[in-house]
Amino acid sequence: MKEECLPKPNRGQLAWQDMEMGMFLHFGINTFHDQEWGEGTDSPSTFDPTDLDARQWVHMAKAGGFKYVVLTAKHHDGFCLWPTKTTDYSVKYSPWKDGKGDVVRECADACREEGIGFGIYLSPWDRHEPCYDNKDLYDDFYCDQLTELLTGYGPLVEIWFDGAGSEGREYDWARIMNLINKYQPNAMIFNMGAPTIRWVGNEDGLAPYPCWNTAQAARQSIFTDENTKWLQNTPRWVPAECDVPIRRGQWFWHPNAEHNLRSLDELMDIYYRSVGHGAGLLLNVSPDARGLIPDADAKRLIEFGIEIRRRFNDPIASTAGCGYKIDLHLKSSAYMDHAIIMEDIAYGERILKYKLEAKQGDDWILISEGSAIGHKKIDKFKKVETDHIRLIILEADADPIIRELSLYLVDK
Ligand code: FUL
Repeated sequence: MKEECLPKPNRGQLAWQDMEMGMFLHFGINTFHDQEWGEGTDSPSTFDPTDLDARQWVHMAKAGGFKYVVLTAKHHDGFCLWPTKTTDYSVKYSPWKDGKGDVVRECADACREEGIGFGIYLSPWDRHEPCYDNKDLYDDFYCDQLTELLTGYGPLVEIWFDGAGSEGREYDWARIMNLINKYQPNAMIFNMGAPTIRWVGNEDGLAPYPCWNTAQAARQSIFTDENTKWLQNTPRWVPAECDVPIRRGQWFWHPNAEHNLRSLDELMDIYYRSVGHGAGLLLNVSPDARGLIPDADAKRLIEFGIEIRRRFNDPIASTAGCGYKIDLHLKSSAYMDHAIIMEDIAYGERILKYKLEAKQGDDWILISEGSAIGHKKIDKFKKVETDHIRLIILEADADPIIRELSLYLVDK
């Protein structure tokens, strides 16, 4: 393929891919009803967190190493976490802070104070809103809600469009995209409309390998439903995001469900198979009926952040460079069992096949091999001692540009 024909990320996508990890927050009226999908009939009077503290959410996100947060401003039940003018099904009509609270504001402010990104989830499917069945009226209603969120809470890093419940339904995506382009041109758009990031295709947090960044591979997962039909045949860069709840099978908090909390090993496996496959990870954590991330989940987030840093903050050696062979000479022989390879994706995803070799005496032994590298590839291999590693690119669409090749010893 000609170099200039390679799909490339825009600046927003580049910045988003560098963040690597976001924390999803599912919180809403469901939190008070032990349920995942409310029907839109639960009274606002039941929304009453006793100790809501968005700063605690954001502190935990930072401790876990997450660079942004995505909050469910409105889930399928239609209940709005901000005092919207569009409906009386919101925090404004709840006892929490005597109806004067705004969860979206508190979360946005906490993110800003702590220097991490803020994004919103606004479910297109709305089981409460009476005008939902009238396409034109609901398009107006939805665009009004979105406008409030796009204009009232500072810069947004991501807007999450959930396809659930919307099968066969068409929304006015051209209009929705115009609003985003007008008010939040740098926000990433997840999954619907004119997506700049795509759903990985499962809710397990796992990207397949290879997980290419271009529309050729993305087409299957994003260009299938009515809502994206108008974009077909537009080859472009659409990296994948892997969403997964920290408690197996539960996006919202449920009482007595701590046994569903994933172990640190499970989280590390997810990390290797999302971030380590070049995709983004969006790990969901659910604030409880107090409005706080439960202690056990908070502890797990801290452990997760510590373990990622323990493994990958301190490389034995690193290099970067262009070309089909990259040598990494160590000052002295060392043990290693992991490599992280990154392409400079600003120039497109060029590498199609590679191998990594370690020098042993006069011989080279294969320690790992693969196809895609993209933003990041984490390779775990059998512990080896060497003073010279080489990365050989066996197939590429254009001259390879390696942003980083780093070696680590994780199993000390
Ligand atoms: C799904 C929804 O139906 C779940 O409730 C959750 O919000 C998840 C992230 O997406 O489609």
